[in-house]
Order: sequence, then structure tokens, then C-alpha cells
Amino acid sequence: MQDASRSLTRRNFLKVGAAGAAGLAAAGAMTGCDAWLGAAPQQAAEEKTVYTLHQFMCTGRCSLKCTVRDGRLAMIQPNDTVDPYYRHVCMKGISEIQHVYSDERLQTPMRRVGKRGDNEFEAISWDEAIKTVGDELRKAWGKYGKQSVYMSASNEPRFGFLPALLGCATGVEPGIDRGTGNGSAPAIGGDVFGGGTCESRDWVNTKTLIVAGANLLESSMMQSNTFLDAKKAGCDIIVLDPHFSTTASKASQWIPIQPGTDAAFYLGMTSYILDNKLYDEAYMREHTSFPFLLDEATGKLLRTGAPWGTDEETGEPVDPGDFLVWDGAADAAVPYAEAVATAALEGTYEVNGAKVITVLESLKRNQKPFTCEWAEGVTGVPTETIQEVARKYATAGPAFLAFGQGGSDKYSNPDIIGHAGMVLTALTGNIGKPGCGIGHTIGGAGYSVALGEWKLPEQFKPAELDVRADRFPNDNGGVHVIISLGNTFQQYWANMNKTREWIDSLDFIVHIGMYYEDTVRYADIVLPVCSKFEDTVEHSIVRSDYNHVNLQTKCIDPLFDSKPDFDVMRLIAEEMGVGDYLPKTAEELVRYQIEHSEDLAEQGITLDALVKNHGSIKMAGTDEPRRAYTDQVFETPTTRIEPYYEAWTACDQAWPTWEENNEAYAGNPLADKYPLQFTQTRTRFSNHSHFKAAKWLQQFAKPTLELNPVDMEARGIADGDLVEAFNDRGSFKCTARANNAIRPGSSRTWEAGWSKYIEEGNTQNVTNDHVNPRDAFLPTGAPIPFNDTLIEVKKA
Ligand SMILES: Nc1nc2c(c(=O)[nH]1)N[C@H]1C(S)=C(S)[C@@H](COP(=O)(O)OP(=O)(O)OC[C@H]3O[C@@H](n4cnc5c(=O)[nH]c(N)nc54)[C@H](O)[C@@H]3O)O[C@H]1N2
Ligand SMILES: Nc1nc2c(c(=O)[nH]1)N[C@H]1C(S)=C(S)[C@@H](COP(=O)(O)OP(=O)(O)OC[C@H]3O[C@@H](n4cnc5c(=O)[nH]c(N)nc54)[C@H](O)[C@@H]3O)O[C@H]1N2
Ligand code: SF4
Ligand SMILES: [Mo]
Repeated sequence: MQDASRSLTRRNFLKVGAAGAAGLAAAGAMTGCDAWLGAAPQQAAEEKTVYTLHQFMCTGRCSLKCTVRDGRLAMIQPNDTVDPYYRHVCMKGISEIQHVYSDERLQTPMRRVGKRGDNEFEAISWDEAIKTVGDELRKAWGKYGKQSVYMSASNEPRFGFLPALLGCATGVEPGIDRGTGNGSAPAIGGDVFGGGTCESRDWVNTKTLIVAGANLLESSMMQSNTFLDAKKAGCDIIVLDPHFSTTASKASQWIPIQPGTDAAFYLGMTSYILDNKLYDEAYMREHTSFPFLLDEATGKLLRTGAPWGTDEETGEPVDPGDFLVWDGAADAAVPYAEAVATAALEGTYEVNGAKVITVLESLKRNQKPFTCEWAEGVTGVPTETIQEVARKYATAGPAFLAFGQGGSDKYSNPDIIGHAGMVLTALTGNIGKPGCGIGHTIGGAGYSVALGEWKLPEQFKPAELDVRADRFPNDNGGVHVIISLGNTFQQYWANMNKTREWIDSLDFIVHIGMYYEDTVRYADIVLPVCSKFEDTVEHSIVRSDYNHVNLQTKCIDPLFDSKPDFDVMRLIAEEMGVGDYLPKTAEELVRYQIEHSEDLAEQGITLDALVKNHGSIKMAGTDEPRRAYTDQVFETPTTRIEPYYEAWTACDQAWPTWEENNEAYAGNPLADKYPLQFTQTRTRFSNHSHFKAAKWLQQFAKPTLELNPVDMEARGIADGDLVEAFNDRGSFKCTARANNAIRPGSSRTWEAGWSKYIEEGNTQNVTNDHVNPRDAFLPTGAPIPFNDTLIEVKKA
């Protein structure tokens, strides 16, 4: 193998034609890839067992037991030394024994020889490739400045130090996975959408679990046991989903909902709870801003201090002081600290000549139009069902609102969902108590500890850009060079045809990746990295999450002419003259992270201990599920839940207020042309676009467009037909699949398919890149509304 890979470092001309896979297959033959794909030897001269850490984007971060025979990965099993509750592997993990040796692997550094996008490359040496990258970076720095370089990174690659070292910006994430969180964060001052207010193990204490816009039995497979344990313990699991998902099929109740209308469902629930006084008054007085007074005319909260604004003489901002509440006994407005237990929750009063109302009163007024009957009209869910869920949520005991990141999060205005969820939480006190909570629990949301942080000198800081990465195609944001890690050109931008035009306008693109995925074709220089099984050192990753500390360990040497992430990052840093600020090796970094972690020291966890414990240690103190806010102290200025967003009066969302989607809504005239909503979901067969090259898996996961038989019949489409899906942005062609689980009027595909495995085009060609004008108010900016997309489908 070594000899074969070395043969590729010769400057042999490797042309990867339009049929990219075929081109690389030829390269594969050169490196003996076919031999690698032969059956593993039953008798090996040398066999060893290695325990190592796998992927984290799937939220599994499984510790695996790998059998290596004669330097070849031969078998993958779960780490059998791990606590059985956390002992797991999925078929993606098992299939790595083929995936790692796939003929889709990028094998050698390459340089583009044809036009950008034409997919023609020649093999070059690492020296030449890195020198070219350096020359291009220096050229861009001289011409436009350092901020003209952008590192566009998928979640798995580990190049964390590079943006600071190069002074370039990174972080395309803002538009992704925080749509709902945008609306909930202001209420408690914390990001519950990085992983709920408590762990999913706590669901055994939950009476009513609402799983909405999540298919966690596929997207958080390794926490399936927490879901099933809860069900066994009697938890009523209600799944809100337009489609009959895997998770819906295992729940107590499936509530089919019109896509993109979850906010209306919660607004209906809120009205029912208000009308029937199912809220917890004592909780609201003590732990929320519901008793605060606000000026009816302006929507401003009343404070003890001077009016808001700046002091006329000093120009300094005025400290507005404490919030005012109405004290019934005193018949006067007083600072809330003086009337915590007695403050009026309702009513209209007069203070200094101004008409004032309580925050709760204000909510009631805002809710007037949002009756359960109205919600039925929008969501298609019967009034009685909304009422029943509201009654259970408010009165049946601990309740949990588990929002997803892949479904309802990916429309134009999911912040209204997050905000409405927080209103429900504040009304009922379903937070900080066993079995209660809100937020994303994809991944289990257990305990983790801080690792030691390798600090770069002060002068090294990533650049900050005024424009978000997914907006580059509108206005290139001053960016002319992209360092691309993973498949972000496909994954992080909707409306791919527009993305392509922008890509054409860039000066230079270096792509650093493992597989021949869509982004590669746009690169000027390609640098091949290796999988987490291959390494040049023993250990290059340590991670702490889901109640464990896990260590990655080398199984095999780097395949072909690929290099580990750390080594590539270091080569680029050295070329730019800043390599010395990095640890010498990834192993030195791992040691540093472990040895400089106070938390790990406290737990007595060392690198030696991790190695001795087969790469995985369950942390002490994690037997009870993690719960946040058990003291009911929140991260807001008042330490209470503040469901009223005073600052959002300017965008008419001080209270969650219904707003149609941008595209996928009933009555949109565009629906005459493109009547089908287009849902993209994750699948257990891949981590987004990763594992699309795992052939053993993909034979069962061919890209399809799933449609309800009713919609197929209306279009004369039969199961297995080749169809074209299209709208004004673009189109793609793939096989149609009949599925009764799909909501009529909607369609579904597994996101992240590579163009080469789709008959024509890419699903991203049709997705919506609309920006909600509320962008500036949202803590992480407007989400990319991938699912807020309308299409039409016809036989191709
Ligand atoms: N195997 C695997 N696991 C993964 C990933 C992966 O790629 N593969 N990716 C990880 C990442 S990055 C993420 S963000 C998470 C996402 O994990 P999830 O949030 O669970 O996302 P999906 O699996 O796409 O499931 C979304 C569900 O929402 C439904 N849905 C669509 N529109 C609506 C709507 O308007 N309302 C409601 N209520 N439901 C709707 C869809 O039908 C689908 O069943 O998964 C993580 N886990
Ligand atoms: N249309 C549509 N688009 C979407 C979504 C959707 O629902 N619909 N979902 C969005 C969401 S939620 C997310 S989070 C993003 C995800 O988008 P990405 O973060 O880009 O996810 P992946 O496609 O999994 O990309 C992971 C990349 O890392 C590579 N990789 C894996 N392991 C390693 C490693 O150890 N080292 C290195 N260097 N590389 C590695 C893989 O080969 C792959 O190229 O996609 C978003 N895009
Ligand atoms: S891909 Fe599968 S085996 Fe690997 S970490 Fe994720 S869930 Fe675990
Ligand atoms: Mo995500």
C-alpha cells in the first residue's frame, strides 16, 4: 500500500473527467484500491484491537472496537468495555471497513487544469500544493487584505486554529440549526438549542413529551434508549410531524401538521391555557416577568428610574432601575422586589397619567386572534387535539417540549416557534424540575467538561465580517478566497444555481476533504485528508460529551497520499510563517487539552487512564441526568424568564405573533405553479453528505423523492418512475417513491445527496435562500429556510 501511494506523488497526470467517480476509480486502480476492497484476510500475520472514537455530527460519538489485520481495518464493533447503556455502533460505523477504502476517496493533492467546475485535475505533490495555497493567500492579502479569505467549514473537520492564525473569518453556522433557538434565547438568556434544558435520560420522569420537527430515532439514534425507556415508564410521547416519521411510528400519538405551521399550534395551545386558567400563578409571580407593568401606548416596561433614553446633560444612558408591578394591597405601582408574592398578574391601571397593563394582560390581548379554532384552520390539526395537548402539557405533570433542528427549524420564521415555546414554559413552569424542559435534545444533551485550551498569542484573531457567509452569493461580502473544509458549497447555501455564479466570481478555492463530493469540482487546489481511523500519531482527538471523555486512537496509517487534519493545518500554517504557534503534533495538543483541564484533573482523568480504559471513561457525578436551571435562576437581566421581548416591538414580535412563511404557505399564488412543499430530512444511512460514498449502505439509500400516492396519481407518476422536481430556482431529477407516510401536498427527500448519485442536478438547486427581514433582531441571524420551498414534480 505504501509503495502504491508513493507512486501517486510522482507528477503523473491524473485527469478526472466529467464522470468524476470513474476518473477516481482509475486512480483507485493505480493505488490498488480494488485490492483493499477484497475480503479481509481470515488469517493475518498481525492482528490487533484498537479502541477509538468515531464521528460526532450524527451526535453518536461512539467509542468503537476495531480489529486491524495486517494494517487493514477488518471489523468494527461497539467498544465492549463501555457501560452497556452507552455501548453502541450504527451501520455507518460498521460499514467504515468499506467506506474508508472507497474509490471515492481523494487520494493525492490535485490542481485544477480545466475551467473551474469542469472537474479536470492533475495530481501534484504536497510541496507544490501547499506552496500554491501560500502564494494565493499572499496574493489575496496584498490585493484585498486578510479579511478577503474565508474558511468555510463543515462540522467534522478539525482546523480550529487556522482562522485565527490566518486572520480570516469562519463560522457559516449562524443560518443553520438555530432558527427556533433565536426565538427562545432572549426569554432565558441562554441557548437551550445547543442541547435542551435537561438530558433526554430525564424523560423517564416526563409525563408529556412533545417531539416536534425532529426525527430523533434516526437523527439521535444513540439516544433511542432514552426515548424507549421513557415510553416504558409511561411517558405520553406526542410527535408533531407532517409525515409519519420513524419517530412518529414509535410514539403514543402522531399529530400530522401542515408543514411550517407549528407556531400556530403553540399559539392555539397558549390561548387554551389562558382561557382556562391552566397556568401556574405562583410560578409566574416568582419566576417570570408576567407581573411587570407595561405602557399600553408604547409597549415599554415601566421602571422605577427616569424614562428610557439618554441623559440630556451627560449624554450617558439612563439607568432605568427596577421594573414596576401593581401591588393590590397598596393600590399602587411598586418595584417588583417589594411585591414578589402579591403582584397583580392581570388588570389595567394608571401610572403617572399613562394607561398601563401587566405583561400577562398584554399577552392575553395579543393572543385574541389565535384561538384553537383559528389554529385548526392553519395547521390542519383538529381543535380538540390542540386543546387536549394543551391540557396535558399544563396539567398532567412534568412536560417537555423537544424541538428538532431539521424540520420546523428550517422555515423562514421558526423564531416564533421558539418564542411561543418559551411563553408556554413561563406559563406552566415546565423547566428546571425533573422531567421538565424545552429545547433540542438531539445528542442526549448530557454532561461535558471543559478541556484545556491551547492559546494563541493575542495578535492572532479571526477576522469579523459584516455579512453572513450564506449571504455571500448576494454580495460577495469582500470575500475572494475560500478555504473549504468538507462539502459546504453544497450544504451551507440554499439555491445552488445562485451559489455557482458566486463561486465563479472567486479568485481562489482550496478544498480540503476526504471524498469526491460536490464541492471538490469547484476547487483550484485539492488537499486530501484522512479518516479518523488513519493517523501519523497515536492520538489526535479527545472529546467530552454525553457524560463521557472519549479518545481517538490510530488504527491504520494514512491511506493513499492523504494526511491527518492536524498535519494539513500545520503545513498551511508553516507555509504562512506561523506554524510555530501550534503544538508540534496533534498528540501534543491532546496531551495539553487533558493536562490543562481542571475538570479532568478533578476527575483524575489522564491520557494514561484513558488508554488503560480502552479510550472511554464515564465521568463521575453523571448518574443523575443533567438538569439546567434547577434553581430557577435564568441568564436574563432580572434572572427570571422574560417571555415579553420589549426590544422586538420594533419588528412586531414582542409577543409571538403569527406570520406566514415566505413560500410554503396556504394561499401563496406561487402554489398554483408549484403546489408541493419540499421537506429534506436526515437519514440513518448518512451524516448529511458524509457516508454517501459508503457503497454497502447506499445500495439501500438511493436518492428518491417520496410522494403520497394521491399526488403521484394526479400527475401520472408511478413508483420507480424518473421524475423532475422544479421551481423558478432550478430543478433536479431522481426516482419517485410512493409512500403513504408522506403528507399529501408535500414531498420528502433525504438531504445532502451528491449530484453524481442523483440522476440529474442537486436537490439544493430548488431550495429557498430567502432572508427573513427580522434578521437583525435574531441573536444568530435569520435561518436558511431549506424546507420553506415549493416545487412541482413531473415525469421526466
Ligand atoms: N443519522 C444522522 N443523524 C444526524 C444527522 C445526520 O445527518 N444523520 N445530522 C445531525 C444534525 S446536524 C442535525 S441538525 C440533527 C437534526 O435532527 P432532526 O431535528 O431530528 O432533523 P430530521 O432528522 O431532519 O427530522 C426532521 C423531522 O421534521 C419533520 N418536519 C418537516 N417539516 C416540519 C414542520 O413544519 N413541522 C414539524 N413539526 N415537523 C416537520 C420532518 O418530516 C422530519 O421527520 O440531526 C443530527 N443527527
Ligand atoms: N437542503 C438542505 N440543506 C441542509 C440541511 C437541510 O435540512 N436541507 N441541513 C443543514 C444542516 S442542519 C447542517 S448541520 C449542514 C451540515 O453540513 P456539513 O457540516 O457540511 O455536513 P456534512 O455533509 O456531514 O459534511 C461533513 C464533511 O466533513 C467530512 N469529514 C468527516 N469526517 C471528517 C474528519 O475527520 N476530518 C475532515 N477533515 N473531514 C471530515 C465529510 O467527508 C464531509 O465532507 O447541512 C445543512 N444543509
Ligand atoms: S456514525 Fe454511527 S457508529 Fe459512528 S458515531 Fe455516529 S452513530 Fe456512532
Ligand atoms: Mo445541523
